[in-house]
Amino acid sequence: MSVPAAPPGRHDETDYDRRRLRQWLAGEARADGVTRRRLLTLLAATAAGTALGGTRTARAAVPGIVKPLPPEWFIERGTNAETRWDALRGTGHHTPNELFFVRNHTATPVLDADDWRLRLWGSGLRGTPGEDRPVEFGYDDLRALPAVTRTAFVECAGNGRSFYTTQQGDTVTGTAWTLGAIGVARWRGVRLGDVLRRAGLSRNAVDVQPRGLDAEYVSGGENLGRVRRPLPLVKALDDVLLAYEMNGEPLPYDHGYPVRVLVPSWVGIASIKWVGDIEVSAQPLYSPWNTTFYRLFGSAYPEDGSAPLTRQVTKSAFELAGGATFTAGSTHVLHGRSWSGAGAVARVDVSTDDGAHWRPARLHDRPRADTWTRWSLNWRPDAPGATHLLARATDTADRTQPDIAVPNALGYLFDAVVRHPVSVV
Ligand SMILES: Nc1nc2c(c(=O)[nH]1)N[C@H]1C(S)=C(S)[C@@H](COP(=O)(O)O)O[C@H]1N2
Ligand SMILES: [Mo]
Repeated sequence: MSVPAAPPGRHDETDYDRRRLRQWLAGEARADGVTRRRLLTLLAATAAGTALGGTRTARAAVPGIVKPLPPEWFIERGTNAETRWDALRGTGHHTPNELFFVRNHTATPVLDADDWRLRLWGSGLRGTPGEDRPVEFGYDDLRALPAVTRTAFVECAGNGRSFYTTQQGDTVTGTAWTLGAIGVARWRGVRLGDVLRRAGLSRNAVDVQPRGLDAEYVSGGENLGRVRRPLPLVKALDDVLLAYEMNGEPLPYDHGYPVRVLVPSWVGIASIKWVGDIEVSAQPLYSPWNTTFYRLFGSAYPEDGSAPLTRQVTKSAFELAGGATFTAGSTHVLHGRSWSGAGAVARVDVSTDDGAHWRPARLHDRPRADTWTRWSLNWRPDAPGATHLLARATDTADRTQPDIAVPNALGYLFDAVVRHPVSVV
């Protein structure tokens, strides 16, 4: 099978957009009929590239992201883009690649699969290959191994962080995500375990640490090196993939092309994008991403912090914009999704009166682990006014969303019921 060197379609389209915009700016192309939205899309796409030389536009707020970020789909947050929940209405179980949130520590590197190599090295491999003489796999080598497909969410550990502040008055630091730092995709790739065994896994191995090919991350003036985070070997051998396809297409650049790690149900940081090498170690490994970051600090936790985060928590969201309006006296169908890192979501209760009364929602998916369950509920508001919609999920591990999430300094794992403001007119 021949494998395209870049995501087909989207890549061509981006090239086309860049070329066309360059022509337009140079007065060579007409812009008649170009809508404002289309123009914004072109500008956002172009800002990630080099084509425009000095003509970078002030409008492009996320220069490190390659794909277009139409404002009706995304909220720009620093180097990241959050999916708007109202944009997911009607999109099906899997989040379309175009709508999938992007969390970048620095910027998306545009890599070429033909030059790409996965390098495995370390004391946990037989013969202890050093970083300078690793065991290597090319893109075609991985594509030639048995493939597996798995539906799973990738969710940032900080998803929902802003509600610590807006609902609970807690002080937390980090990107102020609402609930859109999650997406579900069908990932296709090879089992990390298959690759580790082929590389010569030794009996002494305990940890594996994938590392990204994106730029080194500088935080507070300190260079923390390339994004990397260790995984215990038992997890690595269980359900972790080296994914090269997302929803039936080669991975888009922003989501890790040519290959990313996919760690189902765990904090998003475990799913290293643009993986370039994996250290396999006979000793436990540490990185800033399982010591300084991605642990819980605060009065409810041990003085030196919790253990490194692993699974995500239970959450629910309505497929609605904040402040959506509904007409009194008519019946509306409210749609939403709930998910958990601890198991499937098999029950969702919804309140349309700020938590006074609750009704069970109708489920639209067979509850499954590692992904969300879609649901709906009819609502006929009788009087105009402001209210809140609430959804409370219970997972198969019997975890029900609480009213208040236990705060932590970095604002991870918000699991409380979110109060979604709406108005009835
Ligand atoms: N190499 C690399 N991998 C990475 C990151 C990154 O910045 N660099 N961000 C991580 C974080 S914090 C999250 S939440 C997920 C986001 O994946 P997505 O951008 O495909 O949605 O990727 C993870 N993998
Ligand atoms: Mo994240």
